[in-house]
Amino acid sequence: MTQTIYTNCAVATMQHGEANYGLIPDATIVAKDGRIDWVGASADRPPEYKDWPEERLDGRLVTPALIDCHTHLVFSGNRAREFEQRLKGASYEEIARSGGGISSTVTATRSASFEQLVEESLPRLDALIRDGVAVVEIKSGYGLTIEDELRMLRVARHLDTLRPVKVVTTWLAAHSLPPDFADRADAYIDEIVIPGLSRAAEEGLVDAVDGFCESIGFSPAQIERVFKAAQSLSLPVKLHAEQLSDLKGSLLAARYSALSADHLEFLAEEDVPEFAAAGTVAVLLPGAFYMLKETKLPPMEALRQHGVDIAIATDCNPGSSPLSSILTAMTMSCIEFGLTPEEALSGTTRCAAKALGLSGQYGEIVAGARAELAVWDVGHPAELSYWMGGTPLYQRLATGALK
Ligand code: DI6
Ligand code: FE
Repeated sequence: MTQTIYTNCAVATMQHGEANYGLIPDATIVAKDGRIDWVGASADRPPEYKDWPEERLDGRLVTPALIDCHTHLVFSGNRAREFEQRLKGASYEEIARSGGGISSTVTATRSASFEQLVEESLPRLDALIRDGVAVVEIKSGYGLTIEDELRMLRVARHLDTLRPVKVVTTWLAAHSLPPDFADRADAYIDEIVIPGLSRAAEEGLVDAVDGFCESIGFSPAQIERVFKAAQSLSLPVKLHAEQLSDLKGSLLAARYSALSADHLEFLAEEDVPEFAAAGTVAVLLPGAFYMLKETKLPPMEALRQHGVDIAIATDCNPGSSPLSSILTAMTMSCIEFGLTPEEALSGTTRCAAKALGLSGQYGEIVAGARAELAVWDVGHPAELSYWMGGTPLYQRLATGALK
């Protein structure tokens, strides 16, 4: 049995229903066998923990370790040249339609070896870890053949073994149509996306299923077929929806009880009630909003009014969001989307856990949850969204039960 008491710290529990970050100014956390046994004001610590070893944290702030619930961080190469083109006026869609965009990363990723993909992806994962991240979602989507998509997920699973993080994998073969299937999107879904998903499930490589529902991606009808396949394998779904236009992908996601719908700039206000009723998390991706100089905002007030849980993620990818700092994503979400620093932090803790189907296990400091904690050299949790590009992490406390 391992047991530790963390004391002399402030704790933002981020517990559901608690106001003001669930902040406890002079707090104690008791961890036992990798799980939280007790958390509360130090003055209330139960006598049964009297003789347990103690670690004093010198007044620092403790939060749940952070969660990046939407990344494409396994890929090869970069698209800095495309960034230059966009700055000269080309749009993201134009570049995609002329064979650049996602396709150029597909070419690079297919030709990279397994080892090379690991080597190129690891620095991005390490950057997230330096920001206090303990759980990272990683999608496929730059292979677009069964073997190349499976390989991406194998790389993601391998990254999980190399670092003290939990990697959650997502099948995103319905990301972009490869040139050999030009004008045959339905055949691509039938021949690659669905059979590949079965293989990924058989090999235990996949935790959830995603798609890019967009005019430059796949139609709602095509995505629905992928969702049906996911359902038959008992895998949860999520969707890139309403990023560039309103195809009602978020309503499709809601009908399939999706864990999350992501982006949502073009989500119509009148669709929010139906979306909210499904309990699907709205994942906002401020890095993509920024890099694409988007001006259309998600319907923030309607999302709040209907009690939709809002998560924030980096969307780390070489095209629309070459961002590997979750803290920067939090800062951006406050400025771009008007989130409060408290919403930004719940967006990378409790709500991000929900978006990965990990509610109650990660993202909250509550009895029974995994004792995955981040200790910060800050006085108040609002500072986590405030220091632009700062590195306020003092230490990640991983107590051994991460995976
Ligand atoms: N939406 C995104 O933001 C990423 N994929 C997607 O469907 C962008 C991927 C890329 O440009 O490489
Ligand atoms: Fe994405």
